[in-house]
Amino acid sequence: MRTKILSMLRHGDGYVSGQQMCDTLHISRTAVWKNINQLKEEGYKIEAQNKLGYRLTECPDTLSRHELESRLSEGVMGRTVVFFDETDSTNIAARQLDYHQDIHGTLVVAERQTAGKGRRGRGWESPEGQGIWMSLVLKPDILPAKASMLTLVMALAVAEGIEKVTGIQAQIKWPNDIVAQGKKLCGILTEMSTEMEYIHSVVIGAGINVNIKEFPKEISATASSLYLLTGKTWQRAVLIQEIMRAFEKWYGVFMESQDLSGIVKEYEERLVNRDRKVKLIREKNSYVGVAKGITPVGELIVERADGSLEYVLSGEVSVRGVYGYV
Ligand code: BT5
Repeated sequence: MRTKILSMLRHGDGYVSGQQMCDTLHISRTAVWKNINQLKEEGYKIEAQNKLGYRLTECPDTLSRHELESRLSEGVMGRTVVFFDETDSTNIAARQLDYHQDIHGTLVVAERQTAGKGRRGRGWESPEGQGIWMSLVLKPDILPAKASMLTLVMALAVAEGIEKVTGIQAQIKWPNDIVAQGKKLCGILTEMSTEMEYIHSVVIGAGINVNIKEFPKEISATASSLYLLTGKTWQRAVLIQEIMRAFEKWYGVFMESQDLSGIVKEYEERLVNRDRKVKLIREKNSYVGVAKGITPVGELIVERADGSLEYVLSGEVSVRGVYGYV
């Protein structure tokens, strides 16, 4: 019920009367009043005016199912939210959802992860209440081989969402990092469960450093947060809302062609290494080339010293700037 009341307050133009809530939600005046009080206890500032009704004036930086669902109710992405105060990894929790159910668009969010996962067995720092640790579940009707492209779709959506809310010029370090001023703000981990040529579910996990004030020594040289870049704290729910909105848009574009041809331009505009020297690190050998852009299937285009082009698949290599992380 709090989700519905919050939704009405958010979408209402000015004050929403108690009577309007009773009629729309088929509940009593007392029930409205009780729910409003609960929301106030959670930190929402709701002004009550005789004859006019209620008006939402301020939201706390809380993440909860009703806070998020009331913001995401208009689209498919995030219309159902599974929320944890604490879990090992939202990607693990998302993969445990029953894929026979209608879970397309479900968003799993946690205040804290105790075993956040990076790629290839690496870990992900996920301190309580200071970041967005979320996993979006999709059931796309595409071949499994195409699913890794969704990492790039999410990268673009996260970069756009961050920029829209904070004004920070968010760039992308191919394939899955969002960076600003040369430091990592967000990492993405896509996993899927498949059966031969059929996808049960794809889970796209994104970890975004929002209000983190200090990082552990091991990563402080390469990691940053929206707080450290701006000196301000940011409402995580607003960021999630904008990221889901952007993802919804770009996912539609992706599904039309089932490749990245419709997003290459926007992605390349944010590609931090574009026209810069990068070092490609393989298990056995490394070389330096110039990153030129991406192909419609998400490979990085690299020009070698002899002018030949190489198309690099993610997973195959690590890419570093010649002078450091980007
Ligand atoms: C990634 O891996 O960048 C993917 C991270 C995905 C995290 C999300 S959070 C929600 C969902 N649930 C999960 O369990 N995971 C996803 P990779 O490119 O392998 O980068 C990992 C490396 O980044 C680590 O080895 C550290 O060096 C560094 N790192 C760890 N935590 C970080 C943080 N909070 N910010 C920046 N860098 C970090």
